[in-house]
Amino acid sequence: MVNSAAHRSSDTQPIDALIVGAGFAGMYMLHKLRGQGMNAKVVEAGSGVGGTWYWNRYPGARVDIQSLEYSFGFDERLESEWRWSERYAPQAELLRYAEHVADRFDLKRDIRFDTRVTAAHWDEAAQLWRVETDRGARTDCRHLILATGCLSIPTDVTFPGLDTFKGPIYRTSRWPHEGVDFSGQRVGIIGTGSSAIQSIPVIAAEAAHLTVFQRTPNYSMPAHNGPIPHADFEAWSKDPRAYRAASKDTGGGFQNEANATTLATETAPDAVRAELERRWAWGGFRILGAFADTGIDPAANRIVQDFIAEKIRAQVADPAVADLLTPKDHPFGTKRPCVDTGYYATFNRPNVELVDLRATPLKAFNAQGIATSARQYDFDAVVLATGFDAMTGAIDRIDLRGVGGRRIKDHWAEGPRTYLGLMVAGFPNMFTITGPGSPSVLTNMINSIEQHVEWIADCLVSLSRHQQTSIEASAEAEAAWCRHVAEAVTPTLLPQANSWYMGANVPGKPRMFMPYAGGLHRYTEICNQVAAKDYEGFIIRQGDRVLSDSHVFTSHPPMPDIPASLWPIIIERLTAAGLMPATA
Ligand code: N01
Repeated sequence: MVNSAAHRSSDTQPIDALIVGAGFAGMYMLHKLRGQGMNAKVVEAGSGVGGTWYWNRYPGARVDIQSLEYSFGFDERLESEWRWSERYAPQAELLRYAEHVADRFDLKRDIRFDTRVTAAHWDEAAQLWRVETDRGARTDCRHLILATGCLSIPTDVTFPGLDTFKGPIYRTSRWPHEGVDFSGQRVGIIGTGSSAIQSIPVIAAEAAHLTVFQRTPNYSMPAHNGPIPHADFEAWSKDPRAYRAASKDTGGGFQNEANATTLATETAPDAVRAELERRWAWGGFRILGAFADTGIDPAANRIVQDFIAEKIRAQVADPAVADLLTPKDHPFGTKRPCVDTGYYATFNRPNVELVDLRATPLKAFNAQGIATSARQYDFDAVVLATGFDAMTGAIDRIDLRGVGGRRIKDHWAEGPRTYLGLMVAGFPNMFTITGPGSPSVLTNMINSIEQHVEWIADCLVSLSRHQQTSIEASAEAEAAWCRHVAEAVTPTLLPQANSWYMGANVPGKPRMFMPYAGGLHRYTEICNQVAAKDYEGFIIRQGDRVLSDSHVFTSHPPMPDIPASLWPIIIERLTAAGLMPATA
């Protein structure tokens, strides 16, 4: 049983690495380790590869980073033989791409599908991870690599009377593979995050009537989806290597014309407007990078908020509905903005209704539908687009125990602590891909995945070359990294929103900004420096013998060039958070 996992031995020989998850991270990790001659296997809960794109099959699901950049760059032939059909590929095409990658590199023979890892205990004496699954399979491995995804576990949100509803209830993140036909139906949807904002226009076009239950509005920018513009494809295909290198050398891991010098507050209003209009017309996340101060200075942020509010008013015919759809409780960009196709205009349709759950709270489900404090809504089907237990959910649902049987849940009781978002003190030979404390969800995930996979693979080569048996983050380096993660985000407006980045969407979850906000480019530099300094901050052992036990983390990145007029705000926030000594 689970409690004895560390004390029994498996009937099979230990393998070099067990990878949990067969999304893009797990697939590339497997390919990479195989290439190094390691015996690696993957365990995947789903019946196929693709992770996010396997599970999230809701209508309208598509990527929000341009597909040219949201694809693997590690293999030139793979890169040259795949053609994306649109700027932002739909879920089905992304899943085909994942399947193609799996077939291209013959990955499936080492993936055990329909199997969930339930427990993994570190056996100190044997220097092995002893892993159990819900199928009763046991595997011993030297390295455990969690490629479990940042948004893979739906929140446990429930509503009184949910079970009494007589119609089907669909979760966007667990959509039926055969699809759903809403024709002629009265449909209700709860939530207005990215999943809802993508699915609402598609469901509205099919259903007889759609009722949208909104608690908090979000900012959404137009995708302007369509064929990949010729100029973009040319820029990319001229030299994909250089294009990808340039993408990885940015804060977000994709090309966004990020402006690090011009301040919205110090630019003439006409020029500000022209720049915002240009970026709005380009679409997607481009508006995020318009000015250097919008992520830091509330006055600058307000300029963009007002601009988007005006855009919402221009798209929604009823001013009261437009007002309801306009975010007021968080600065722009502090929750992940959405990228939509026709979202706001959908509220002009006669068959779509918006319900404000702040004004009329949801009381309960019943057999016919949903009752709010104001009235009853009858439905044939209901969709829950209620979000994820982000970043930690998939990890802390595994009974993970490190040195001395310490549980990850206890180690993370006050929020996830990692060193570089790659390893956890007291959990030797356990790596996380795009884990908390790494740039992950603030970036183009594929580029972040490639960086992590390659760093981990190099680390395992180094261990093996030197006959080292284990590597573990030191508690001191972990603490120093957590402090640096806080230093990176505190000067920004990001902590001001009740976002899933902060764990705020899950009752009882510790409030802590989980991803690293210092940018992928600087983060990569830090990881490379740490490796170059013989894995600074890590304890490396050969059996019982400690070979190297660096407890420090000194590889701080150069501070970004922040315009001087923003320094007073930054210093004030760092001082208030106790991250900078107060000056006399
Ligand atoms: O989830 P969310 P999501 N009663 O947490 C509401 C990525 N993604 O699945 O804000 C009523 O954003 C909740 O309301 P509130 C992307 O990173 C990417 O949409 O808590 N409502 C909110 O409106 C994204 O950020 C793409 O007041 C309740 C909604 O449910 C992340 O996944 C596409 C409620 C949840 O929104 C998560 O997006 C989709 C309750 N009890 C997702 N509980 C791409 O484009 C929750 N809500 C690639």
